Amino acid sequence: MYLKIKMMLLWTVSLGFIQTLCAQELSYVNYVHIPPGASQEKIIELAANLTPSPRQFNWQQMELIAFIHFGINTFTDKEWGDGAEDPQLFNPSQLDAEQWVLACKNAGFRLIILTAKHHDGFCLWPSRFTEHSVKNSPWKNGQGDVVKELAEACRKHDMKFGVYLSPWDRNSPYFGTDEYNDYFVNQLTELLTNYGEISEVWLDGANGEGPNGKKQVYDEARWFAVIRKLQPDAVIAISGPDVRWVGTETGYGKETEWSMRAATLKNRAELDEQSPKEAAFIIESSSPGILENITQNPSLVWYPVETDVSIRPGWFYHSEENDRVKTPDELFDIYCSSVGRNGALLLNIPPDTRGLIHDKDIESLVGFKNKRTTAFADNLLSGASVSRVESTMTKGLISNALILEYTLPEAITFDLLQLQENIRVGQRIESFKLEYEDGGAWKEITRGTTVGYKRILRFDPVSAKYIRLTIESSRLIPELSEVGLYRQTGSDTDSRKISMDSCFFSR
Ligand code: FUL
Repeated sequence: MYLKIKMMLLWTVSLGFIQTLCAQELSYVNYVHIPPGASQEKIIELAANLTPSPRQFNWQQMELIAFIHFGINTFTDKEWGDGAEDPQLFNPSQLDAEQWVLACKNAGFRLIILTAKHHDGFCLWPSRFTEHSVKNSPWKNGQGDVVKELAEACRKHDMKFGVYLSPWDRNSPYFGTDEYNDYFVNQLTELLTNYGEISEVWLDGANGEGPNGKKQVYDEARWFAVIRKLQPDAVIAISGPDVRWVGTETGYGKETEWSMRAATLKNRAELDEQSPKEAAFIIESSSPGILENITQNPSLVWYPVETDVSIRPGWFYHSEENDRVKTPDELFDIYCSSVGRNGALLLNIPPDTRGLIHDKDIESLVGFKNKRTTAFADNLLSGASVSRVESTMTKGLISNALILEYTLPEAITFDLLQLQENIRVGQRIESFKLEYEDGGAWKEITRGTTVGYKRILRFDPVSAKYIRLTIESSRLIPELSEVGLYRQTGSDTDSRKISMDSCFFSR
């Protein structure tokens, strides 16, 4: 049943090769309709061959995205404003968007998303369509524009920029009427035309009452069409078709996380025209698990997950939470449980009333970065020779699809496994286990289910010379782009660490 290809290969991490491939425009299948009466084998094949759109692929590779919750709530010390706040309250004394960007960039973040408008409707840019904005605040005598300052700081420091525009608006008199959709499109248009490249548009799912007590019917198809037209490379997240919410605000993703989902899709002609190759509108999706609930959701779609959490208990800054900033250890745990569970981590770092990120948060970000640098300093398998046993079966669900046996020149000590699938081929692995040889017998170290873009597992340190990774179950043949063993505890590579100073003085 298996073709035994016992090749003694020098281990080379194939990531570089994959990145070169990715630079080219490759074909992709972001969604597929399941033909009526399709066999289980056919469904598995369709699922295993789904791949991200280029914008989804680029987004996933960023791994770390910073969220900036800043607005009128910063000054009222609230989490949700009711929309009746006086714009005069908004008055940061030392706002410095470059400080935000440097704090995030030095910690390894690649994209920053700003709450341009939260549920209270207060706009951080001088929108032409409302008086409820920075233009009626004392900050810079009403001449300021936070969106502009952050967009420019991002551009200067080679950081991507995104916007959170809350559909729920507790200030707008239009909310609950047809005019609101025009208002929302007008605001989207301002944000997506006046501030350069936008990489993510974050549309929150909340929809409460507006000032007139009415709920709003959101014309999402129209909004998506505007976003696609104005910023074709931006992912539309959460209440959008490109990126899905993980379902918790703890920062901890699911152990089993398929980027592929069974879905019900709605297509509008104009969206189809703009994105003929992509699922433009997802009504409902569910985890395909063992692909048994496909009949209710007749399509399959690539719909990766974003895991959001705040570095503090609240989303907005509150001085009484200065002692409750997550520690580097907590952030590292969250990283391993978000990025390391096939997601992107969206970490909120809220500036204070000065308009600066507080030292406590910066200290944690620096510690978080240093923990990752130390943990992932060296792939201890890099000196190993590998023997590879691959199944010859190419259809359906495959057991023991791939076995990789590593022989090290001498024993290594490790406590962290990092796996990556080449998602340009698809997400395929259903379960795997890691073992080491001890006195002639293979002993299990750890096991897991899905891998996808990245899977990280931690365990007590193990010392071994012979190590084996078995992909126990896979949808078609999997393609791994990284197998890494690392030492997270007890190793310290000080020379590569960054210091607090780098966040302040490297402009
Ligand atoms: C939620 C909002 O209600 C919170 O205030 C916060 O913005 C979070 C990221 O999304 O739905």
